[in-house]
Amino acid sequence: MGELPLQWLAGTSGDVAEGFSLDQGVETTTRVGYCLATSPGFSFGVIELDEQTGLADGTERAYRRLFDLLEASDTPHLWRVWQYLPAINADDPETGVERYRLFNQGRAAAFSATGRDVATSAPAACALGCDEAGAGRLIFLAANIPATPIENPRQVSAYHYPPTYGAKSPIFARAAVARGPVHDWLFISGTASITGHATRHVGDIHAQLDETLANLEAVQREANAERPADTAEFDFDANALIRVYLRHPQDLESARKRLENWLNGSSQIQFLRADICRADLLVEIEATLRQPRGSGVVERAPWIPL
Ligand code: 3EB
Repeated sequence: MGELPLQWLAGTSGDVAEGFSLDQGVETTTRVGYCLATSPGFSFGVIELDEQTGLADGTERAYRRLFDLLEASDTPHLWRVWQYLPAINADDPETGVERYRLFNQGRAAAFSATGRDVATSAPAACALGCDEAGAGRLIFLAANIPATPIENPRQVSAYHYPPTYGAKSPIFARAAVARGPVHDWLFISGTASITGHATRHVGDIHAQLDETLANLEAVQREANAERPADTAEFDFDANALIRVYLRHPQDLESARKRLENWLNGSSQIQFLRADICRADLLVEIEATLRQPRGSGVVERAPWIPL
């Protein structure tokens, strides 16, 4: 159910979907506007954005529905959300406001209406443009235990961005560390060429790639600093899925060369075509890292056991 509405460009994995597996039984519910898979302690699903009453309102309703579903499934803790929005950089004809900014208004309204504390409960996230033919969607993973949000010392927390980027700030953490039954997980949010709150290297894909990788490494350092001494560190070169979203397909070779140079292990990498939520960003990279706990873990294709 977690298919991404995006064009695959290249990479070691052509499986453009999000998914996880669990040993216990999974129950799936499909309704108009959403589907949900639950297993004791975990929820995974997709919620469509209904824009009939406007994007800000539709986003608020989608997030409220998400929080309602999570409460009803006894998995109130949102770990990770993948957000795909048609025409993300276009101005809304009704309000003249950029669609990503309207999305941020709706998300902020839902967090505040449900009393969720941003600093402690913001999930790891990404926000990308998608095919204009379909509806926007939220894909989510949640659990009955909280994840630990991680911030990036090179960047202002997104929920503290100044209003120059929109009336309401984006609500997400730079990463989240979470404990599954089989793995420890580090979900690194969509990461871009931003330091402080400003976009760096406008128009320069090479420099944006370098800045983005520096941000990814900074987030990894923060996450590993909190790792207990006797556990393996999160490592981009082992057991990671790295997803590179490119605004322009012609930047694929530059991105591929830079990433191949940066990685030297067995991780999966995917290059997808997508608009990035700030119009001046050419690339966004997200990464999901994991470390098995204990021994004797057998991985079953195609999904990774949580
Ligand atoms: C940024 O750092 C780049 O709105 O949920 C990255 C990840 C970005 C998530 C979101 C936005 C979001 O601000 C954009």
